[in-house]
Amino acid sequence: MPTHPFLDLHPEVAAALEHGRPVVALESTIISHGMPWPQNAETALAVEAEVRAQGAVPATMAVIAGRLKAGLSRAEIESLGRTGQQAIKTSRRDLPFLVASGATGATTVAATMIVSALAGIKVFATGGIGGVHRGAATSFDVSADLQELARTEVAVVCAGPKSILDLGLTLEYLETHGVPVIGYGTDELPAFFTRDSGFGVDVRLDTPAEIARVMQAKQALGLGGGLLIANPIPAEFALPRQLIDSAIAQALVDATLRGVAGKALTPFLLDRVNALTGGLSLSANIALVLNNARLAANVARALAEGGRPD
Ligand code: PSU
Ligand code: MN
Repeated sequence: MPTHPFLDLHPEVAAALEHGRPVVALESTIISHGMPWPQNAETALAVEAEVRAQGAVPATMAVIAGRLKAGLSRAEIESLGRTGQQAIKTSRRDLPFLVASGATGATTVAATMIVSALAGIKVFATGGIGGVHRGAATSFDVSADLQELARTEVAVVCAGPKSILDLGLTLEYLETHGVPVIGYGTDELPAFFTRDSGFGVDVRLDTPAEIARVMQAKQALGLGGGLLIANPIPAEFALPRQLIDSAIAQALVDATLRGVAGKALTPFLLDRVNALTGGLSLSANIALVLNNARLAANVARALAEGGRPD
């Protein structure tokens, strides 16, 4: 089993990888910065249970005392949840500092992809990815998640980019960098809280086995880089576009007024949107993450079964 000196595989994850059983990576910035305590930790544990219920092994990623962790204990998940926004949001550029100083941090999509690739995990489920921010033409604010999708070979299941971002520019960036964008059961790019966005995906696929076959073909072609699977929020949890648009508009004004920028911007916007839409957006957020975990587990299973026809 190839392993890295800085990486700790949870025994359950190590055993699954060794026997070629399906594993799903999960991120932890969604725990610390994406939802409030205690729903953040409750959701993370429910997501792990959902992955297990679908026949795969969950590997929630973080950096704990300088060690890259693929698979966390319940206590570690609860601790990240309790620490909340005070946790170190850890993306690609932060990893060396945390490892060198023995610090603890929650991994973003980008950092989770890096740890997944080191561990040999090919499928990763989250809620929303980072993207090109609105106003990026002057701020240059493009999430490191996109660059990671361009270079690291992990398939990321999400509910689409949240419309705090510029969805059109996010798609352009992914196109430039050769990242396939798959719509699961949809021709339209979902936008996290809503099933529609007005933007299309590259290709619509309707089964986990089809997705697994595309992943295998991509790997066999030696193209490198990741793949984005956009899975629309279940209809019964989707929010009215107007509600979410006005909350996002308000959050963006607040961010500008306070001069929030850099790595603090996304957590600030997530927090404001959560506060402005209250429990409604939280239950939508929880539902879509569970839905993504379910799909990711089934893609991982299809992959483990060799991408055989459905
Ligand atoms: N979008 C969400 N929820 C999240 C995030 C984004 O709806 O929790 C988190 C993810 O961890 C993502 C990170 O990787 O924010 C992106 O931050 P930035 O835009 O600073 O790259
Ligand atoms: Mn940014």
